[in-house]
Amino acid sequence: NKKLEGIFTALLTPFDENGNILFDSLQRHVDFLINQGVDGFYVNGSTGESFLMTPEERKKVLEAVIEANNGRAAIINHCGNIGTDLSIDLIKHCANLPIDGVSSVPPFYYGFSKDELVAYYNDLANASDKPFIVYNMPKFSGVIITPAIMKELRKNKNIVGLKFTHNDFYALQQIRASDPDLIIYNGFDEMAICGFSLGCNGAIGSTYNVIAPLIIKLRNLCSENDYVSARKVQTKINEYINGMVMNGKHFAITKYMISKLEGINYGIVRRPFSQISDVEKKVADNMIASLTEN
Ligand code: NAY
Repeated sequence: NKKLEGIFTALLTPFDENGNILFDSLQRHVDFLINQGVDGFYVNGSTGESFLMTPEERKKVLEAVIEANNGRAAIINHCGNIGTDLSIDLIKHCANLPIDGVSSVPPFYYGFSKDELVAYYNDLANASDKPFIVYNMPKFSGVIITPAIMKELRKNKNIVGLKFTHNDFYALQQIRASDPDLIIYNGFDEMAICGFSLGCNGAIGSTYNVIAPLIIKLRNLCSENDYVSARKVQTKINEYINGMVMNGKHFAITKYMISKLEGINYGIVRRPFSQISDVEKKVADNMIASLTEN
């Protein structure tokens, strides 16, 4: 499935001071990113603050993205929740919508067994005909999708992809080598060059909300096997990422940068996340100036 390959921006959800979603800003941002050349969108993921939203809000965000996208880029919707039925409700909502894939983090918090985890994914993957992308993100979920678990999950024909947001590149290599047809996305933007060198088919990331042209350049250099030039681009990307993740304010800083770069109101983050401070604004302003120069 070629359409599922490439550079996917993990969209942030813009909220106003009262917590309302700024749908118009979201749609303008989607259009902006398509014009910059991204291949797709990862909607309602960690970056979208999805666990701080109601199911109804998540559905409305997806519908707004579909409308703005208008069939141009690919769309993967993250439907993950802590409980199977909650996730299936979101998957069923996707079933008849024009999107290209659905995805989920593993069930978290309770320390579910391997069998429970596999059952969760099979239940979700069987709930619609949409291609399913497993989301390995031990840093936030506390759960690791090992090469052995991935092999087990691949017995399900609907499970076609893996979003690998992890720094165990030995595991990534093992998964790639044993499963050439699996669509694998690199998940940590600061290590995209590592993912591409090991054969990732794409990358899904939050920083591609503001540095999409740089990651597209990096991907192209890696496709041409020019890893020396790609490393220079990764170094430049990571200078931005260092500023963007400052004090753990990643989402607040990125929303601020989108607002300035695109001249729209991309809003604020939801509590308990805290808002951008004046010190962080200064760092962001410097990054914005350098991004507009280049
Ligand atoms: C999503 O929205 O689910 C993602 O794509 C997450 C990917 C991001 N991971 C985290 C932990 O936020 O883009 C990365 C990450 O923000 C970036 O690499 C900076 O660390």
